[in-house]
Amino acid sequence: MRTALITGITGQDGHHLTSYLLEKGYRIVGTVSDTDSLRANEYRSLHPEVKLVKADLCDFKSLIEVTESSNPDEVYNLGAASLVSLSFAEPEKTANSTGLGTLRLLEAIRVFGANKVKFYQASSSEMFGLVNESPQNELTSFHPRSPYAVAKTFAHYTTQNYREAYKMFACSGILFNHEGEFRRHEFVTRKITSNLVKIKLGKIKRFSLGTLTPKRDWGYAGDYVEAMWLMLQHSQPEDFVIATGQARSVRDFLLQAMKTLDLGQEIEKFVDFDESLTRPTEVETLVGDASKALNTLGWKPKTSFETLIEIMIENDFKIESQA
Ligand code: GDR
Repeated sequence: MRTALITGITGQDGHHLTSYLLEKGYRIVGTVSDTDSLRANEYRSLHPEVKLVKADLCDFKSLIEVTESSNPDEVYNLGAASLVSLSFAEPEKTANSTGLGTLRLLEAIRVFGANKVKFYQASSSEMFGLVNESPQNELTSFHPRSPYAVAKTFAHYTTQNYREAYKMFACSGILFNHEGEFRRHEFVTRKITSNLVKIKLGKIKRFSLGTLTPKRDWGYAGDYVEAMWLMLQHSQPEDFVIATGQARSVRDFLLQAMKTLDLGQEIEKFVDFDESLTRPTEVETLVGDASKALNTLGWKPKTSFETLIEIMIENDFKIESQA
């Protein structure tokens, strides 16, 4: 039986990756910084068979201990301070967990036994930032626009360096935005679907958003975790862009969600603009070219933009109808 060690296991991708790997017969060990937190308890209720261990990306000793005690074949580093907007308020904390945390984990694996363990780093399309070409692929240069993106870029290059310096099987998936039923409410897609469902149910009348013009390449998280696993089964460690190849604006997402809920197409009826939700430096348009993943790993996205929104709305309906 193969063992996977997953950091950030209580996050969106952790949920999807857990289900995916359990189906493949993996033993899974997940790290949490607080074993009694609400998120840890929620996770446990969904996946009681998974062992959660206290470890923190900011604490090197805890990473050494969990690497040794779990004895993993594969490590998935999904742990990070993942809210781009919050990283402007907490740049140092973000750099410590998202950037240095990856270095600490790689170093723990190197000390433990570099040649045995395969390592996956959750890199981000945010690293492209102020893009100089479109769509973005594995060779596109980086221009990060937030403390979060700077930290992810550090982690990305550190992963590359450990691969080259120590011959580790270490690779990065440069994942574009991916959403779904486990998305936290702070991110714009979930904020839109959950609030529109509340409006539909008559619980609220309006809600606020920041700028609606940025375009993102939105896929379904359930499809993207398969790509993570495929990267670690590949004959050699390489980096891959994972994306749908289609850019849609926040406004497009909002309008499609309103359409799905039969709420018409007049945004002003439900949404206020809130300046405080804008960012000091915004990323205007991201769209990925995942042809390397298709040609090398045979991976492609399965879920359409419309279906993704339906999945999220159906889930929010279930939750909000019971609340
Ligand atoms: P992003 O996701 O920054 O792309 O990073 P997010 O959903 O936070 O923002 C997407 C776009 O929507 C605009 N926006 C708002 N965003 C939020 N959160 N809240 C709002 O009210 C709002 N109004 C407008 C933003 O300005 C932005 O342009 C996500 C995260 O999952 C990262 O961790 C990951 O690395 C990247 O995707 C790929």
